[in-house]
Amino acid sequence: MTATLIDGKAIAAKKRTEIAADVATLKAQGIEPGLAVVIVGDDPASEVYVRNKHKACDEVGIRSFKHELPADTTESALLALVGELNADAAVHGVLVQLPLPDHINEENVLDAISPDKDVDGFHPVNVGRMVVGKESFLPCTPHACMVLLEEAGVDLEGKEAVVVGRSNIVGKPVAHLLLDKNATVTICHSRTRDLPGVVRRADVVVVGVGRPEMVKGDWIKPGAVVIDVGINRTDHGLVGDVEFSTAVERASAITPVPGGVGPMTIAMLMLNTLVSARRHAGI
Ligand code: NAP
Ligand code: LUD
Repeated sequence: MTATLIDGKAIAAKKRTEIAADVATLKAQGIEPGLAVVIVGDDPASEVYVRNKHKACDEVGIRSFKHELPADTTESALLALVGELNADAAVHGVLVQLPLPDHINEENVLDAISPDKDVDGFHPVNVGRMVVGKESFLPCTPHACMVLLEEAGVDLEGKEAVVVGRSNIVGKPVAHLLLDKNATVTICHSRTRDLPGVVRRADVVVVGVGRPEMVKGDWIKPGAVVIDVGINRTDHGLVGDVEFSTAVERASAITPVPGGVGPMTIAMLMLNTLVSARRHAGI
């Protein structure tokens, strides 16, 4: 059996078309959604991701504000910029691209973003609101995983879902969203005993560990659905956290890397910015 590819690139393009129509409607009411993206330093991967975000803004009609700061920017200078963006009525979303240089405390910066402009969904207020089921900004990558599962027609009710990785931006929130859809969720991490054995139970596997092809194809239960969040730059190009060539022979559906979760993450950022602009206008 060869798995169906869950084409994140195509699904994201479809979502952007829908978002562009909604942005046009909002603009006709005199509201122009705006997203500010702040990047500190010159990490090449971050530069690619931020460029893709600005490109997506142009495509859907969101006004984008670029703030490229040098690597030696102080934490207080960055906090001052975040404060200005929080107060700027033309800005509905504020995003500070991670990782930040080592001398800046990421938590201080994320906590300084106004929760009502936190289109990344990383602020503790939005994390808390998500967990208790109140309206919030959902974090883009976990939300992207869920939309890809939905578009692939995967019914999660009662399924065994295994999440590999427990970071605040991928593993923990995606586990929560899977639970919300009534999956039975197991979260694995670096201290998990017998990771292959746990993954073998899964009907749905979501992997975000940051280790190239760590999850082997023979860990995948035949017919399982695989969402590979990993993006690793290797000598032979971009690869995910799942050994794709063998997993594709066992899974019923799988996301490719590139062209899977990455483009969808950016589409969800566009959606959050649109929603934020509507909320700020009282719509
Ligand atoms: P992270 O903060 O480094 O977290 C990695 C997680 O994986 C940790 O929970 C860690 O466990 C776990 N882990 C590491 N080695 C492991 C092992 N051998 N066995 C089991 N678990 C292990 O990374 P992240 O920010 O979540 O990112 C993960 C990957 O997703 C990276 O490749 C990143 O580039 C990618 N990513 C992609 C997108 C996208 O839009 N497509 C977005 C974000 C991230 P401990 O907690 O025990 O240390
Ligand atoms: N920080 C993110 N840091 C890294 N892939 C992204 C991402 C696009 N504050 C904040 O945007 O949501 C964030 N908010 N993240 N990420 C990762 C994470 C952040 C990752 C990949 C892509 C955004 C993307 O466009 C393409 C794909 O998978 O097809 C490939 C792009 C390439 O490297 O060629």
